[in-house]
Amino acid sequence: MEGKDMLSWIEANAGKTYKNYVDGEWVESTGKKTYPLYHVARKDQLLGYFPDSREEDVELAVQAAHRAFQTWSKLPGPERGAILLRFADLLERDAEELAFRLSAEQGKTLGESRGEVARAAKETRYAAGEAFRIEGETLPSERPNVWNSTIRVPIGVVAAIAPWNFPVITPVRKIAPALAYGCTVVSKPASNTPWAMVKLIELLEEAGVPKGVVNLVNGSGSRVGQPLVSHPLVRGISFTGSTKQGLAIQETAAKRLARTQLELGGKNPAIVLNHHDLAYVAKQIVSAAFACSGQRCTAISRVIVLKQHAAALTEALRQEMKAIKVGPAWEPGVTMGPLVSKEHLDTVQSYIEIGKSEGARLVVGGDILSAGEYANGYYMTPALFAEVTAEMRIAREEIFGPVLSVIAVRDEEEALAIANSVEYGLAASVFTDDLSSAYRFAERLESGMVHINHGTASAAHLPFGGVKHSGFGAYSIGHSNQEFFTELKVVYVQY
Ligand code: TAP
Repeated sequence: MEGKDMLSWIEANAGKTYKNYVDGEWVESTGKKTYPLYHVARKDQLLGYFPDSREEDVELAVQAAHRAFQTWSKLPGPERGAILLRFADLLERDAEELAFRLSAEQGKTLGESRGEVARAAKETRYAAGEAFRIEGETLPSERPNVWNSTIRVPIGVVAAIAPWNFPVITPVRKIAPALAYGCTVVSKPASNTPWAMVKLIELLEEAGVPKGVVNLVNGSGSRVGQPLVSHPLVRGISFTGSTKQGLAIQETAAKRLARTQLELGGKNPAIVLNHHDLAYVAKQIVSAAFACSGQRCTAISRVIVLKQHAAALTEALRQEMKAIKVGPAWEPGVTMGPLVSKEHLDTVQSYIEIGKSEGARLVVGGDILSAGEYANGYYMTPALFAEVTAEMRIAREEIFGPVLSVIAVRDEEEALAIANSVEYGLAASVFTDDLSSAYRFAERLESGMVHINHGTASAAHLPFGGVKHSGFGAYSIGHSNQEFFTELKVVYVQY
């Protein structure tokens, strides 16, 4: 199907009223309230009505997940994995519909949405494999005829709370491993991206996930997220979102020793040392900075470059940015969609003003687009600032939009110091021809993930996470998930 089919598909499917999914049934929220959701790039097009749920709905969902845990956790891992493998196939079967919903509610290009769905299928297959390899250790005993081993058991009900930037991959990244390890789930999507999530639940149901194992409660952070985080039967909280919310969640969870897996904000640097091909470097940086309109936790937002290369790299970045075509998701050739909302566009725009007032030089972009088709969404051109210093707010704060800053430095030591000077530590790229510099930076960067000579793009089977204020708890995606979704039990057997 081509992009234009997205519009006709939405036309034919928009306007329905959706429900929560609790204990295997689609149910209205107990308060019977709903809220409308609109197409991000067709401001007046209603996509649907979604439950505006409250604490009572959370209670029902958690109780259902708790009951289901008693049987789901005892199902052999390979059987749970088999259900996930079917789910991965279904994601691929309905990829186009998922991409349409995703692009409509979030705004990203159809190419990006298709990529996100494909990635969700890949990560699900990896998680399905995890269900076959939940491992423990066997150790020699101090005493004769005693067998000592450790086993891993699922922790119980897990809350899966997701942000709006990746409405398919983020919930899947939580639900698939939870199910693989034997946990049950209550999922809360971001309130402005609930549409693709409904489809994910339908596919999980079709794949054979038993009732109560995955539950969906739609609604706001305060009325749904907060009671979910506070619920005594929720043993783990996998949260992706802002550092501010993550800190609040950590405080609540700590009071009852619930586990957390927090994936938070970033201010990710690309450090450019001596590299023979600045055009290649610029291509990598631009792609990692402006994918998903810069609304990625791992988006590159600071370029820290040796000063002798600063002018040439700035020019190479400017050239590369010329190729970015801003527009609606369905239009052929578009490489950057709108921002997710008017409020978010306003926030990002305020940083353009902050950058200018701080004395940075706006090289290109940063303009609001509002003519013709652009009037139907929240568009801006990607922005590049040069002559940025490490103290400026645009160099320290997460903007979460298409704004890139170039900071020139004297030497490698200064580059490292500036890279490490912010409160975040999620992902970093280093571009260099020198192997020793590459290893030195890999070791000394305060960052959960380091990419040498490519942008901040992660893989579907490696641990994913951040340090400092970018994350807390076990990394997601990879085998590291086992640390979050299971707990250790030590078994002594006298024979
Ligand atoms: P947040 O405002 O933190 O929202 C994230 C989720 O938390 C939403 O579902 C939100 O619900 C919910 N929430 C809000 N208040 C809550 C509360 N009191 N208790 C429990 N849940 C609550 O983040 P966002 O603006 O959607 O997403 C952008 C942020 O996410 C950025 O900082 C970005 O860096 C970060 N992010 C990080 C990663 C990784 S992997 N590190 C990945 C993607 C995004 P509502 O939608 O109803 O407000």
